[in-house]
Amino acid sequence: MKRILTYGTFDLLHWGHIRLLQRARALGDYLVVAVSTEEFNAGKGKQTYHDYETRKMMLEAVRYVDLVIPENDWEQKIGDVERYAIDTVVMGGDWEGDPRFEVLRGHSEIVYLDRTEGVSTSKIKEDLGEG
Ligand code: C2G
Repeated sequence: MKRILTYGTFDLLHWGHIRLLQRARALGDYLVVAVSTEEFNAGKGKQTYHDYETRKMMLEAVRYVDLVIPENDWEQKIGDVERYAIDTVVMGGDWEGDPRFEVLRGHSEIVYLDRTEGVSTSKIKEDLGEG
């Protein structure tokens, strides 16, 4: 039973997110998604359209997702890997080499998947004129 973990904001859930979740889940048998809380986002100066509960509920409805947990801070990742017996952490390529994920080497495998071009939450907002 290979257990996978990924992190994200997943605001205005779109097909780029779904492709990431689909490919992450295909690397194992169980996918845990840690979704950022309002407090964590505020600390990054990030404002989401959907609140945590809504983003969590939408992710729980995705067939590739087995468990959704809160992402409260940058420091929880090693604890998450241990607590959920994670074999592989998966992130999109925009995170490749980021020390906040590279710190996991020695605790879990890390896989960076190609980011899906042509879609993003900010592009959706721009296209809808919300800037
Ligand atoms: N993603 C992707 N293709 C896109 C958009 C996003 O593959 N077109 C991936 C990202 O690389 C990430 C995941 O989908 O792995 C979630 O993306 P975001 O919701 O933008 O999350 P992010 O703000 O990158 O995560 O600890 C990480 C934080 O939670 C921030």
